[in-house]
Amino acid sequence: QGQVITCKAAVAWEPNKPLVIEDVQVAPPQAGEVRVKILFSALCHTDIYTWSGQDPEGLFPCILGHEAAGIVESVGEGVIEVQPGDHVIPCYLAECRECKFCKSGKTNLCGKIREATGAGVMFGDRKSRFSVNGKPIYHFMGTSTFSQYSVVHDVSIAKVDPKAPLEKICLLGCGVPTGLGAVWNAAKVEPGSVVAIFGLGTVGLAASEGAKAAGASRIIGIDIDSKKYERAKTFGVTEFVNPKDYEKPIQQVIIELTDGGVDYSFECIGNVSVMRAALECCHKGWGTSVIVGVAPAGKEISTRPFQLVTGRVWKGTAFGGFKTRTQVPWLVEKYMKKEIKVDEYVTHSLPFGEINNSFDLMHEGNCLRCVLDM
Ligand code: NAD
Ligand code: DAO
Ligand code: ZN
Ligand code: ZN
Repeated sequence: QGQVITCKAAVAWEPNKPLVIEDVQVAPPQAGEVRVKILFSALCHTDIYTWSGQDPEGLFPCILGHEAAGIVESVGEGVIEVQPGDHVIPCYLAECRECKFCKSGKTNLCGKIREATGAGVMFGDRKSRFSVNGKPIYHFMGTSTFSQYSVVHDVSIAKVDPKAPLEKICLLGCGVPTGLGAVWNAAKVEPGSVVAIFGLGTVGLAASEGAKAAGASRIIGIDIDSKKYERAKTFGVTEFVNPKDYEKPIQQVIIELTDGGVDYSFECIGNVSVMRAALECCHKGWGTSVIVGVAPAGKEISTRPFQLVTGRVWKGTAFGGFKTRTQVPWLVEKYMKKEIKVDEYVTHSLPFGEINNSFDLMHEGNCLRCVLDM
């Protein structure tokens, strides 16, 4: 049996309070578990959302973080797919390949360990592997990457090319695949399509990159911050619209710009009124709108049913529909072959000890991703 490791982790003791770097005890991995030395972890809005107390499923105290890369330190009984020394990306969606979801061929969601990860514990014994002076600390999304060591399930870890730079590919744990996959897997954008992307943060820019690669003829970027446009052009956005420049509803503006509406739209903000606009700016008869943004707890979407009766399609996606264990390594290969961008989304880097500053940076307009050196 392995030993307990004491290392630094950023503990969220309570919602909305600065994280505290603590000496945390990390128990050895049990059957079906893997202990990973986390080397780089980025911040995503979902961490901030849960930290801020808006997530009704949020449990405290916890260790947040879900966009990271590291190296396997040790494995529990029965773990065959990874071994110590392997380079890995922990994934917040599992892929057990055995459950009803995994076998359906219709979704990347997996049912195997979801109940345990949602409850902030490990699947095997419904307990946490983290503690501070004997007090258990909850896991988060089955990843908890704001710790120098984390314990994750073997069904939710992707083994990747050891030549790939971990300080970059950590981003392939969430935001970049989410945008790319929304376009490639959820919408299946075809060459020549007219596309609208609402929100030009990491997720929206990755959607734009995906749409460009899919051969979209026009990519209309919509953001209330005009500073987003210059950078967005380098990710494939061909036209920019700022809703603040118009009196009329933004769906109306887009419909007029596109002779009746777009073929595909993507909501990459998490705002329910923008979700409505994104649906309603779709072309009658076939336009499809994909919800990618995560809305605040309790919010609901609405539109007139006639929008759907007349052929528009409304759908959504988690992690862009990618199967994590199978496809994250493939995304890493695409990055190594320079077929997808990753470096360009890393706008800031900080030492782990300055994690609270990285939370502030995420509210700043020019920050896409801040990578922490653990
Ligand atoms: P971000 O904050 O970096 O980007 C959001 C952009 O939207 C910003 O540029 C902002 O200026 C713009 N914006 C805000 N309000 C707007 C409005 N009313 N109209 C137009 N533009 C507006 O965020 P991000 O990291 O790119 O993430 C985007 C969303 O995707 C978040 O809600 C996040 O939680 C969600 N997300 C979902 C998944 C998933 O699997 N579905 C995965 C990762 C992130
Ligand atoms: O219920 O099976 C499930 C999976 C729930 C998690 C889905 C997460 C989608 C949004 C995540 C935002 C970024 C981490
Ligand atoms: Zn995320
Ligand atoms: Zn499964």
